[in-house]
Formats: sequence, structure tokens, C-alpha cells
Amino acid sequence: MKHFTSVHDIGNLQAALAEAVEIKNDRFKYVELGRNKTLLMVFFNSSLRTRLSTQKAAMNLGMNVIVLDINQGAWKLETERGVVMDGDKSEHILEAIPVMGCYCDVIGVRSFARFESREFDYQETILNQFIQYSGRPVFSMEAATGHPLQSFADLITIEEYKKTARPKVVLTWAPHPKPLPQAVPNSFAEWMNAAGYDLVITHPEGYELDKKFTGNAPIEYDQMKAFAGADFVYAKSWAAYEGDYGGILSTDRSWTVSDRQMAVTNNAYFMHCLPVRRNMIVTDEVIESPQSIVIPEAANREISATVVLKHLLG
Ligand code: AN0
Ligand code: CP
Repeated sequence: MKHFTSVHDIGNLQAALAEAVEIKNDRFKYVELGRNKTLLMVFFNSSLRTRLSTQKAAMNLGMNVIVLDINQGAWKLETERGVVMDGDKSEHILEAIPVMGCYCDVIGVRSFARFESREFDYQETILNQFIQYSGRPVFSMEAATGHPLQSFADLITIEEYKKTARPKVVLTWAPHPKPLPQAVPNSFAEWMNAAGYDLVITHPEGYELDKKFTGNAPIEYDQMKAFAGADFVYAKSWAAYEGDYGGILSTDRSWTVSDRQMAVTNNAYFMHCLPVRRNMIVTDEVIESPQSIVIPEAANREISATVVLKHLLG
């Protein structure tokens, strides 16, 4: 695997899941693979899980790790070509990226959607610049349109908890005070489709995601109908993709996942990528219930990252 930016890069999904089980049974099995190899993690945005789980994954493989927070101590980077750099940005990303590539063997990049231009975000301009100019294998730690390390961990988690071969998985929008990227729901839909699960997406009208990711997954605008018989509920807030790109179209708190909706499911497990705002996305009762698997889901980030780094090293 040269780069890891979507489900298409992981190859056979069943083989990848088998590797996840192998790693989970013995996380240090490939500790020699990364000896004297260096991972550089570049963060343009905040992180708790991705930072810790990816560093742990690299340590599982015997790698050295460098973390760069672009917004804390690095030079402010210009990302557009052709700009007269007479403002507050001291360095251009077109020099910064190849320089970063000099000091490492693999690069992870976190660069969220900016919501300034749908084209800029959906072309994955920043991530692709790393791929083009770093000379290193690059992986997404959540880029503008996808968060594949999260979705891979989500898939591993569902495989661990599912009681039927093809569970009903409901991706539900939920309200949030800030406009959030579509990266997590995009990737989640893509991975669930690839796994062949019965995926249903529910959100208020106007929140349709890019079909490139959701494919043929049905959209049910009635959240209660969507939840009926669900085996897994995956909550996430996102801003509009169509029309008012990056806009908040609804603040309707009846979409907050509560016991009311969970009652019509097939005793569904509750999932969320975290960080989650309680009583906006999900009530205290649901996230604290025995059906909430958000912590094992987060724990599996170490496993998905270990499998992906192993591929990038191999
Ligand atoms: C980010 C998002 O919604 O994409 C990261 C989630 C992993 N969440 C926030 O910014 C709150
Ligand atoms: N789920 C996830 O990617 O969390 P962080 O933003 O804390 O890394």
C-alpha cells in the first residue's frame, strides 16, 4: 500500500479484518518491522484519539515518532500557489512538505475541511499536496472528506459486536452548535457499504452527503422509522454538503439520540467516533448505557492504525 486515504487503499476487507484480529491478539508481533523508521504526524487541527492511538500503533511496530502541531510553534503556512506572501504566513506548504519528508519514512496528516470552498475541500488539496511533494507514504488522520482510520476501527468494532452476518446499521445526523465536516459520515458510509451491511442514513432534509461515499444507501428522513430494528446506531453531526456548503440547516434537538429512539431498535449498540457533546448528540443515559460501545470503538483506533502502518511499512 503506497498511501492510505480511503477504503479503496486497504485491499481485501476480510484480509484486513483478519489482520486486525491478529494484531489485537499480539500487538507487538511486528515490532521489528518499524525499527529505525520514523513516523511524522502533522496536525493542522486538534486531536486526542488519533494522536494517541496512532503514536501507540507506531510504537507497536517499533517506530520512532515525531509530532508536529502546525498551529503551535511552526511557521504559519501559505497553501495557495501564486499568492504574494506579504501577510502573516512565513512559509509556503510547497517547501514545508518536502522538508518534512526529509526527516521521516511515513507521514500522517490531519487537515479538516475548511468550509471556504467545496472544491478545495473535496479535491483534498492539502492531503494531495503531501502525497505529491513529500516523497513518502502518506496516510489520512482525517482529511477534508474522509476519516478512514476511524471507519476501519468502526468496522472492526461492529465485527466484534454483531450478532447477525449482515447487521442493520443506522447512521444518524444529530445537532451540534458548530458546523462539522462530513469526513466521518462520508468514510463511515463508504466502509459500511464496502462491508455489505444494511446501511440506512437518516438526517433532516438538506443534509444529503456526497453520493460518491454513500452510494446506494437509502436515506430515511423520519429518524424513528430509520431506527426501527437497528442493530447499530452511529451518531454524528455534520454540516451541509449540498447547497449552503458548510452551513447549519437544523438545530432541532429532537434529533439528539435518546432512550426514545433507542427503544424502537433491536437493542442496538450506540457508537460515536468521539469527541461527543453530551445532550446535543446523545443523552447521558444512552452514552452511559450498557449498549454504548464508544470506548471499545476508540480502543480499536490503535488496532486500525497498527494494521495501516504495517501495510505502509511493508
Ligand atoms: C471533528 C469532526 O467532526 O470531523 C473530528 C471528529 C473525529 N469533530 C469536531 O471537530 C468536534
Ligand atoms: N475520533 C477521533 O478522530 O478523535 P480525535 O479528533 O480526538 O483524534
